[in-house]
Amino acid sequence: MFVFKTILALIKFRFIYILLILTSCTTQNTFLKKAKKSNISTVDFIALEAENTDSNKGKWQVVEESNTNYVKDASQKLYLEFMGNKPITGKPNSPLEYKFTAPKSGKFKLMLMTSKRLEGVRSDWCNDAFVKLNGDFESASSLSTEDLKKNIKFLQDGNDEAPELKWHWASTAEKERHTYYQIVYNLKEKEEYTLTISGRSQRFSVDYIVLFNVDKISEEQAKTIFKL
Ligand SMILES: [Ca+2]
Ligand SMILES: [Ca+2]
Repeated sequence: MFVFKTILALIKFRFIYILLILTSCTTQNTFLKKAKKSNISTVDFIALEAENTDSNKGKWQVVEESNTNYVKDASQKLYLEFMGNKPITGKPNSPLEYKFTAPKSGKFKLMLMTSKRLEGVRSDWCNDAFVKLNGDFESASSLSTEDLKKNIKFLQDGNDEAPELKWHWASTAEKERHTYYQIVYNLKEKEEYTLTISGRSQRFSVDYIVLFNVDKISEEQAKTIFKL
């Protein structure tokens, strides 16, 4: 009986494990197919699900399809919405870590697929988070490497003009007030990096994270290929 139970448990574990691998690969696979059609190599981008983190989610809530606030067409039908701080702003809160290995050496630009849920507040609220990167890299944009190793505000492109309750790219960093930058990291092949996303404004959601090689993929191309 014990042997039977053990075998059963092993089969169950295997099944769950395979299921986990399959679901975590779907978004990457979708992008791989689209990239292949555009002759883009798999080593020129990195895609990570926001909800796939080992960090304690803190004030980030996992939103699924059955939730009344669910914004449709999310990858894996899952994403994270930040429920700490205030809709306007707040200090870095509930850091989420994402480890990845650079598939090749090159300049990789950061973009997040995001949405805001205003509930009647101003349209430039609920639209940002903080990001930082740890590891052996240098900045490849006009921000300094030091700036990129510390929490920096990262907001939706177009700021108040981005419609709410829709998925929209965030690829704009703001250092001083109303001074905008791109975030581009000069990464080294096979090095491991940790990207940290922390909450800033409440009701801001992150679906997935993309880093793409700016020497191989144009911004316009990236924004189309990596949109579901
Ligand atoms: Ca804002
Ligand atoms: Ca997702």
